[in-house]
Amino acid sequence: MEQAITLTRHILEGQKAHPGATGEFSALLTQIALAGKRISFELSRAGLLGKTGLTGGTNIHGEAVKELDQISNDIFVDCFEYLDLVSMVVSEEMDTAASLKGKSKTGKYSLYIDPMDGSSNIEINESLGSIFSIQKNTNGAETEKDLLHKGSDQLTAGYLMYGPCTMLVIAYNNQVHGFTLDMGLGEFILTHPNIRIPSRGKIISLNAGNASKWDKGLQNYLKYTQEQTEKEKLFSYRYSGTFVSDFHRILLKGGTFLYPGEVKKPEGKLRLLYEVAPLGFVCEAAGGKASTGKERVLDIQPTEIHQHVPVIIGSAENVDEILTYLSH
Ligand code: P6P
Repeated sequence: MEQAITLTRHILEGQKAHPGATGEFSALLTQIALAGKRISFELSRAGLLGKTGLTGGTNIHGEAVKELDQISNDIFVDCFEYLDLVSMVVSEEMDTAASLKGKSKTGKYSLYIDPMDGSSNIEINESLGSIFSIQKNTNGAETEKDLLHKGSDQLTAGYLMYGPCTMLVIAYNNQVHGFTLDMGLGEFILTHPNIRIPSRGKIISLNAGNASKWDKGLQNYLKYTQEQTEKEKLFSYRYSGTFVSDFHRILLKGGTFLYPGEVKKPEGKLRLLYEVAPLGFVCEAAGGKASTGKERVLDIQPTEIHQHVPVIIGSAENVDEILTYLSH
């Protein structure tokens, strides 16, 4: 029987293929995987241990922090604390960038995370995720300004999806690979090598409750999709409220996820550095597109670590079609 390719074997074989490899990339991926395993374990027990509640705090976005937001954040920090490679962590759950044990002067990389994406779904046992991105500290890592890198410069990015099974999806070297956690082995197994997003798909993922606040051109596009659905069944709407899950469906089946800006809130809700840029990096590596409606997500020069951006992400043909409808 063909030997299962574990994440460890995948990393080591990748390292062999790059003679100059230092092993740093392998170490970074290994810690991401460890964080995913630990968070998956915590999630599997949270309902039993009554850990699905609130901490009583709010994050910088004014969102109530769930216990599992904090636990997941602390797990990621812990997994990178003893690794000298990472100096700073930018997290949805931390108001300012955190220096790992004073390594802001030495670490070659910085980590950007949404440690528990979709935490509003914890109580209803809906799929959840963690989103990660790793950037090289080309300008050092003394101040938050040093951490403001374009999404196109990411070394790697991806997500963990905590669904019926736990998956790790990671993009690097313009490729996307999916691994599924074998709980018995405690290993991530390569189950989705070289993922490519369909060039067009029929799934549309968005919170239609906000539609009246969107660009008129976008409203016209949605009207077109609903009319077409009756006559020709060209579109299906799917939305879970967890960006990772909704994006993962689009990545595998094709279509688009949208979290647009609103007329009175043009910046939208999702965060650039640790939500939209990482998934934009994955999407483009798989052959898709990620736009704010005005520009390519990965071209944006960030201005602050928690900035929000609108997003239209998914199959290239669908994204292009939507952009033609937007008011210019
Ligand atoms: P809404 C979860 O809180 C999140 O950040 C994303 O995972 C998700 O796509 C979005 O917000 C859902 O927002 O406004 O539809 O509840």
